[in-house]
Amino acid sequence: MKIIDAQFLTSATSLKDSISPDVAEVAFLGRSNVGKSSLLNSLTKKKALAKASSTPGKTKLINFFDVKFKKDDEHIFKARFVDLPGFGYAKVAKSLKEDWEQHLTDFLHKRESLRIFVHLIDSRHPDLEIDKNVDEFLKYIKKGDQIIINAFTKIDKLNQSELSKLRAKNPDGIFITNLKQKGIDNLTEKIATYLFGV
Ligand SMILES: Nc1nc2c(ncn2[C@@H]2O[C@H](COP(=O)(O)OP(=O)(O)OP(=O)(O)O)[C@@H](O)[C@H]2O)c(=O)[nH]1
Ligand SMILES: [Mg+2]
Repeated sequence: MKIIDAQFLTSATSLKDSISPDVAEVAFLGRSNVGKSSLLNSLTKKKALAKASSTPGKTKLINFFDVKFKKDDEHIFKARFVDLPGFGYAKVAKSLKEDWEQHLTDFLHKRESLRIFVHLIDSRHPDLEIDKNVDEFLKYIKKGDQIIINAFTKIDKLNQSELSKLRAKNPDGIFITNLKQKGIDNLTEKIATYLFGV
């Protein structure tokens, strides 16, 4: 299964002003700067589709992208990717931060078209309190037809033995690097298999 096309559709600030939930959606969430927007660009093989930046807090809105998958037999499957602002970005005013997180948690909880939560975790810091909280929250809100995928990012920063240990501890995880473009096709396959059953 391959992603053959991806287009930015629209942005929203909250669940209320989000577009109609008419296609299966995949949400990319995690701490600020973990590599969510970069991962969208890797998956879709479009370098500047989602805006990535070394400055944390780059993504400020809920961004929707229409994505087309294709199997060898020419059949085309459609889905939507949702790039989200990061959790735990400390440099914005406290009131704004609370507002943001309220909108985000609300979106994740109530957006009916979400089928997959891709939780990105920095592979150098896999045991942070905030990721444990996000994981607990996702497990708590997850409904029958939804799954969580843990994607460990920036594995280019680990040596072989560190990576082996992380894999052993997280047998269901996906291990990726946007920098070196590894693990990306695994994630595409996992998403497509779940969404389209092929
Ligand atoms: N070494 C390395 N750096 C990466 C990788 N993926 C992303 N980065 C870098 O990490 C920084 C943040 O990337 P983004 O994709 O903007 O992160 P984000 O999670 O979307 O951040 P926010 O939108 O602020 O929440 C950028 O400088 C990227 O170049 C990776 O796999 N390896
Ligand atoms: Mg981003």
